Amino acid sequence: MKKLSIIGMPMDLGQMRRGVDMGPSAIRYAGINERLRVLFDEIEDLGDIAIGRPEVKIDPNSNLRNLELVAEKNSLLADQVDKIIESGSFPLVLGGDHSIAIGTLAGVSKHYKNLGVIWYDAHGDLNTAETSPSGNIHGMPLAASLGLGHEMLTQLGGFAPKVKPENIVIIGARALDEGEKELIKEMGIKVFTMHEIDRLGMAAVIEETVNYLKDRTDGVHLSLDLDGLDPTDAPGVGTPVTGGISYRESHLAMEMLAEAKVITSAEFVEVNPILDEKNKTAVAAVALMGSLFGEKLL
Ligand code: 5AB
Ligand code: MN
Ligand code: MN
Ligand code: MN
Repeated sequence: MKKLSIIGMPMDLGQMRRGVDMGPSAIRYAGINERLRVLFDEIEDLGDIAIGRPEVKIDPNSNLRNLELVAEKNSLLADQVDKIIESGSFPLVLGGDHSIAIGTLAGVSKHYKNLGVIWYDAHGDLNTAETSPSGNIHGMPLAASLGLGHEMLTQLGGFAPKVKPENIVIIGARALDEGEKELIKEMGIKVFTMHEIDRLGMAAVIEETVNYLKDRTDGVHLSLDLDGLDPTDAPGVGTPVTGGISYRESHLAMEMLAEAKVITSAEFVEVNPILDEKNKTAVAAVALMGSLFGEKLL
């Protein structure tokens, strides 16, 4: 039986812009239930993790902004995701800023010895407090999951790392910080920047990604940051970067991942309806979910 469990994570503490906490609502409003219902035997929406954020940012000058709250809320998410997988269901997490991947991966990776991660993003999210130019934790979740950074983040769930560098594929990178570039080289993380996507085409990029991950992993998590897409197709994000992946390329990517049957959990993050144009970014997210879960054009 194919079952999907949706969980909202209305988190905006991993960065400075308000509105991304409304991401889960915007995605639900865009018709996630109607769209995905037909692709599963059963679908449940577990609602949102309670964030209850304070109105005033507590840590304006920190290089690990809102660390305690981000860690605390993420451990709630980790527990929820863990339970979903235990119940035999597919966890789909709706963000929220990308710091929520720390919680998702803590929950998911308990269930896999060799978890693969596809990081679909304009950014590497490989910063630590030492390298971060912003202090925003949404720029750190992949590093934290690799065991790098503050232990409140790396030790979430009581173990580290959540993922090995050789089990990661980053797709869509075009705004990497210097420290992130060094780390990628040091750790040998596989990256398809926009250069490779332009040069090889998305079909080859996904084929290579699947071949690369298939044999070495026992499950693959898709962490899709909507800013991986070009801002013309996904304007409702807090850190847009021009020259991104198109809506069509993204559909192809999701369709090919569906065909390959490799994805075992997913999250769609950084949807900010306050910055969006008529909920376009949430609508794109839902359409991509349709393709990821096997929707056919014919
Ligand atoms: B996102 C930047 N690298 O660390 C930083 O949207 C941007 O989750 C991070 O990918 C963007 O602040 C985080 C400059
Ligand atoms: Mn478990
Ligand atoms: Mn990101
Ligand atoms: Mn990003």
